[in-house]
This record gives sequence, structure tokens and C-alpha cells, in this order.
Amino acid sequence: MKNIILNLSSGWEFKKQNSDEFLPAEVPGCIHLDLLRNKLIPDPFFGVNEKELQWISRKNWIYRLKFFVDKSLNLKRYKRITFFGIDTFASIFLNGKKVIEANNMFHPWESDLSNNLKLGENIIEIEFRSPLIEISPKLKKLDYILPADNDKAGGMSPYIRKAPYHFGWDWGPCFVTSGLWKKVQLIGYDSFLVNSINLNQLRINNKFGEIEIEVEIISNNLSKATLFIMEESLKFEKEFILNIKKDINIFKKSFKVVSPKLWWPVGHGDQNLYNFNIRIKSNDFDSSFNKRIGFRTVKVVRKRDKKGESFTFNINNTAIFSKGANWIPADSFTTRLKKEDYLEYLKSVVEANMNTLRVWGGGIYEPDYFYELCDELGILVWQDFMFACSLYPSDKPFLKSVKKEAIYQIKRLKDHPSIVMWCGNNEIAWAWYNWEWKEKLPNHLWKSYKLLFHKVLLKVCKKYDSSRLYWPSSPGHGIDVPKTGQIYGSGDNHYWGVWHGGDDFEAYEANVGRFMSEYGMQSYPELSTIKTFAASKERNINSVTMKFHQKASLGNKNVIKYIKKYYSKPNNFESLLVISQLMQAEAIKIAVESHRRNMPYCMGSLYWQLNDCWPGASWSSIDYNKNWKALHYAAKKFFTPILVSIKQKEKYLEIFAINDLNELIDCDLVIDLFDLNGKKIQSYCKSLKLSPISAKKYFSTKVQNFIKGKNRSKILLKSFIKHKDTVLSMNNYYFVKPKDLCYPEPKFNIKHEVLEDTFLIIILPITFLYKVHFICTNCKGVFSDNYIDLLPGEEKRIKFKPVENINIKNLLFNVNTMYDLV
Ligand code: BMA
Repeated sequence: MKNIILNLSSGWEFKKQNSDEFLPAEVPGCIHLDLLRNKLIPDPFFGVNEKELQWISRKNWIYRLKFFVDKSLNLKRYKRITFFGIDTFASIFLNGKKVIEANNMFHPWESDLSNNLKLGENIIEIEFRSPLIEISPKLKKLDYILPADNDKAGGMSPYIRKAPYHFGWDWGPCFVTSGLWKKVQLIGYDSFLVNSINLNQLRINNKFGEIEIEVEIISNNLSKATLFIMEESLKFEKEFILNIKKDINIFKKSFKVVSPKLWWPVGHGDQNLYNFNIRIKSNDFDSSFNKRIGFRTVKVVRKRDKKGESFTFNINNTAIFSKGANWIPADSFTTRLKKEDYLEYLKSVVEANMNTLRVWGGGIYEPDYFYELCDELGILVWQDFMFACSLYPSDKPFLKSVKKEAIYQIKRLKDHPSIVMWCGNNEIAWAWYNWEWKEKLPNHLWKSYKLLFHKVLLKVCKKYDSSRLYWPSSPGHGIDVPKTGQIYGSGDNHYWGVWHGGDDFEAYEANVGRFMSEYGMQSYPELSTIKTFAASKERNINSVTMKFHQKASLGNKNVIKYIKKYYSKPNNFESLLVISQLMQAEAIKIAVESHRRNMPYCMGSLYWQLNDCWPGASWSSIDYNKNWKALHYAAKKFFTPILVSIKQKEKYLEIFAINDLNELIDCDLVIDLFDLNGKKIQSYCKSLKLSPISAKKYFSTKVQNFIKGKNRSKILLKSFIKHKDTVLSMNNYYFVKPKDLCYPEPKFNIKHEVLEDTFLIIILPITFLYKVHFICTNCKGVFSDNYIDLLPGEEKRIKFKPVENINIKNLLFNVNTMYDLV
């Protein structure tokens, strides 16, 4: 007999507390989306609507579901309800009787309903209490305030186990949601139910993989069951007998499979995954489960040396240079994101030659399919626990709640080969030492910090997943309680001298650590995205709307400051948007290339931030509507596995070749100096053998001699790494800032071809084209390359792949160059 599973995710209704009328609601969902669907509020992202909609989080909301229990379910001896995600303070009643009191959105809430359900109609009623009103009396009683600088809702976020960014951040709005944000399920069973199954990897080598299956069963009586494990492609079958006791049972059984193919991060090998079918059968129970895993070893290598302590992800004993970005929740209201949305983002990650994402601690633990897609695409995941830029309470109930959350999340996620480590929090230890917290706040808050991040989470990680490193905080220089802020030379670093500190881009080169997990530069999204939130009269940088959609303290002034430093004045608003993106791309290119040139001293570079949770100014390379900014196109080039990188060091021109693959690369380095009429002034070629995982300087000369007296604002250095006729990397270098470059009025011809699912643009430059870029005006999609420089005669073929349904023939494009922007 099978357990009966009733999905309780449809048929919900909601209303404001004390009002009469119930309206249709969606589960998973949240109050803001339900109000929007019922046309009771305008688009929360438009104009300054965020401000007008703050009332929503100050009200209590009632959700209700009437559902039917049929005979077969009613006949089951036990019934258990699971709410996989409750956001956040909620009292849940079944047929008038309270069954759950919830206060943490990050773990499921369950209740045994065996004695409360009745045959026929039942009713669940949930009272969601305003998180802000719930907490404020507690806050008043305290003689200190926990810091929460990004919190725009009154500083209550540290006290609530709820996504920190809901309270506002320096790239996102404040929408303190309420609702059932995950599915709801009712299970009817006669003897037991399977609570969790994990496949822990004990040992892996090229001959076999040793796995421990860990099964948690909740049982109401004694029974005996058989556990069958099968994997078709490995021709593997095995069975075990389980003697089940009353209450919670944890079974651990190990087995070996022969010669599994290893799982690798993208760029280093295939993403081999195996589907295990697990069946548990007894006299009165028979259920099957699927578990997909990849065989791989993971280690964060931290080796002492003269400069400190390294920080390198080793997968299958191979050092991996981590290339990527920080991931934030892709919406203020994440329940409207679909698997296809995640797929689009994560495909863009891989297309830009990234292999790592950090799931940052101010957001949410992402849904299963995020990690499934990372497994499939070969993206390594650095997983933070959800704590960021605040101090947190350490009373017993709070710690108990966090412990439950951490255990649940580890068990849910640990079978994913993509996840490489657990990190306690974002920037809290650094903040204690460097943001004047230590000086201004009572010392017992540091004790609380130590308890939470150096005891509670450490213990949970050790117990539930000792296969991965637990890293208490990012940035961090070790696993012990730190005595100082971040240290360059050990662990990971967040470098914010550029942007927050106002330093020039070149400062990136002087601030390279062992693993750069954050650094960033802001830009604006493209006009099509601006149009989704700004009325036409608001489309200027000083408008109320544009200021409102800039949440960073230094804000638009800082963007303009950096533009002024490097670029000519944009001639209009749309040009400003484009130039902000070019400026951002240039900044991050300088940063990443300097990190990669310092390999293997530096073994990771994750810029801040990949994506957005709403449309506005931010550090992202993909905007809220999933458009690639200039930075994302640049990332595709500066993250190539083989990279040629050019820099000036004082009077010297230096050219480096970087190989982040674990193999020797035979190639040619080509260095050509041109004037902007396309005439070659200098040419140089050298054959190279690039050692595995290496960065080396292969060319150095005095600039003065090299440019042969030419005007620095009229020349371009192009360098290539080629393997036979294939270009592995190409990079351009200018000897002056963009604003000092003397480029001519652009002249070019354009042809196009309509291919099966792509539109091919062929551009034939007659003059030098500086930052030529295309925008498709009637469809979303991605170009194979964009924002490029072309010498006269240098034909370029660019493909555009639409992501929307459109007849390829009807696509419309705009083309511009820097000349048109200033
Ligand atoms: C980083 C992040 C975020 C923030 C970003 C930009 O340090 O951890 O807290 O959004 O800076 O200021």
C-alpha cells in the first residue's frame, strides 16, 4: 500500500484581516503577488510604487484553503501536513484548532493531523502577522540595536529568519512579503514515512565510488522493510533490510559502484550524473524515490606559504580557478520565477565562460532546480547561509531555529555535486572590525556572533556534511575566530576600494588576494528595461524615478564620477545608460585580468553581482529582464580558459598568457600594433607552451620604443593567442583613456542573413569603429558578441539568438558606436 500524498497548493484564498471578502490566492506565492493578480495594487516596481505599497507589510493577512479528505485518505492511520515554506510569522489552524506557529521561512513546518482531519471538507486558516509589528515591541525592550544598515523597514530584519533583502538592500527595494512561498502537502500513511534520503560520497577514485545511503524514516510502529537501490547505467543493484523502530530512524548503509565517470565543473570535463532509484517496500508500504548525484571529490586547499594561506577549490584533485559572480535572488518576489527563468540565467553564466557562483547570504536558499541546473551545467556553487551585514541574536529559541534551518538546508542540498562549500555569513566579521562595530557596539554582540558562526553552524556542518569546508564568514582568512578584518594573502577577500572607496580602476591591480569573492562597479540597465519602470518624462538621470531606482548610498553621483574620469560626456540619457555599462565592463575587466594574471597565487574571481531582483541601477551584469549588459559580453572574453592580458607597468608594456586548464597548451602569441586607420605599425609573434594552471609574462618592452613615436591617442594594440587558425583569446589595449582616444566618424556597411534560429549580422567597417554595439528593438535575446572595436576592413559576423517567439525575419536592430554616444 502506498502512502497517499495530497498536494494542497491550489484553491487558496486570502483577505486582509478583519475584512469580509476572500479573493483567489496562489500557492506558492506571497501577499504582494496576490494583491497584484487581483488588480488591487499597481506594479510594485513601477515608478515610486514601492513607497506607496509599504502599507502591505504593516497589515495582517488571512489565507484559507477548503479541501476534501476522501475515504481512502481518511482510512490512513496517520496524517501529516508539511508546509515547505512559511513566510514568516504565522498561526495555522485546522478546522479551528491551532496546529502550527511559524517564525522561520527557511525550513518546512509540519504537524501531525491524525486526530484533527475529518472525512469530507476541512479548512486550513492561516493568520500571517506583519513581521514589522511583531518585532517592534521586542526591539523597544533592548538597550542596544543590532546593526542592519541595509534594512529600510526599521532594523528588524536580524530578529527574523526571513530573507534579509526583503527589507531592502543597496541594489533592491524593500518589500517585506508574507505568504506560503513553497508547496503544501498532506501525507496519509499507515506505518511510516520517509523523511529524507541522502547519498553521501565516502570515497571516490578511478576504480570505484563508495556511497553511504542515509535514510530517515519516521515511524509509528515497529516494522521491517527492504531498501532496494538501483542505477541502470552502472548496472548496479543492491538491497538492504531495514528494521524500523518507533519514532525517528536513521539508517546508514554503504555500498560501492564500479568505475563511475567523474563529474567535473564546466570547462574541465563532463558533467556525468547518475540517477539512483531507491525503493522502500514493506508489507504495507511501497514507495520509490529518485536521487541524482555526480561522483567527484571536493576540497578547499588552504596551504601555508610565505604570503599567507591559499584558498583553492580542488575538484577530483585538480585545482580549479573559479570564475564567476555573486548570485542574488532573481526577484523581490521569487515565487514567480520559473525553472525556465533559472535556466536562462544559468545558461548565460556558462556562455560567459564562468564556472562558479556564490549564492550570497542576504537572499534565500535557492530552490532545488537552481542546484539541479548547476549540477547539469557544471557550475560550482559557494553556498552562504542566509546571514549578511548584520549582527544577530543568540537567545536559545533563535539559535534553535537557526539550527533547524541549517540542518534542513544541508540535508536538502548536500547531494548536489555542484555545491563546494558552506559559508556562515556575508561580511559580518569584517564589519565587526572595519565598520566601527567593535568600537560602538557592546562586546556581548561579538560573543553572540561567535556562538552562532563558530559553534552552532560549525557543529551542524560537521555533523551533517563533513565532506565540505565550513568557512565562517566571507571575507575570511581562516576558520578560527578572527582577530582582525580581512587579510590579503589568506582566504577570500572583498575589495571595494573601487566604487565604495572611490579609487581608480587601476587600484584593482594592487589589491589581489588568494580568492576575490567580491568587487564591483555599477551601471544602468538598457533603455528597454528603464521603460518598464519609468514613464517617458522620468527618463532622465535626475528624475524622481531614476533616483528612486538607485538604492546605493553613493548612488548616481558615483556612476557619473567614474564616467567622467574615463569617458567623454554622454550626449543624452540613452547614451549615458550605454556608457555606464561600458565603464562598468572596463572596470571589471581590469579587475578580473589582474586576478587571473596572479594565478596560482589568486585562484578565484567572482564579481559583484550577476543579476538583479528588480529593474534599476546596480552592479549586475545581467539586468532584471535578463538582458546582458556590456559587462556580461566582456565577461565572455575575460573569462576564456586561455587569456591574453595586456597591461602597462610604469614605462613598460607587459603581455601575459593565462591558462586555467589542467593541460599544456601549444599556441602562438601574436602582438600587432595598429594606427586607427588600420595600418600595422609593429608585429610580433612567438610560439608558447602554456603550462597547466599558469599565468606568465611572455612579453615586456618599453612603451616608448614599442609605439615608435606614434600619437598614443591614435593607436591600438591587438594581441591574440592562437592555436593553428583558431583564436583562443583576443584582447585590445589602448594607451590612453577612452575619452582621450581620437577615433574617426564611423563608416561601415552591414549585411545580414536569416539562419534557422539565429539572425546573422555581418558588419564591414570602412573606418575604425569604437565600441560598436547592437540592440534588438523588438525582441529579447543574446548576441554572440557585442560592444566591440573593429579596424577598417576587419569584417565581423555577429549572431543574434532570440529568446522570445518571433519570426527571425521580423527582427529589428539599432547599431551605434561610441561616436554616436558623446
Ligand atoms: C557587497 C555585498 C552586498 C552589497 C555590495 C555592494 O559587499 O556583500 O552587501 O550589496 O557589497 O555594496
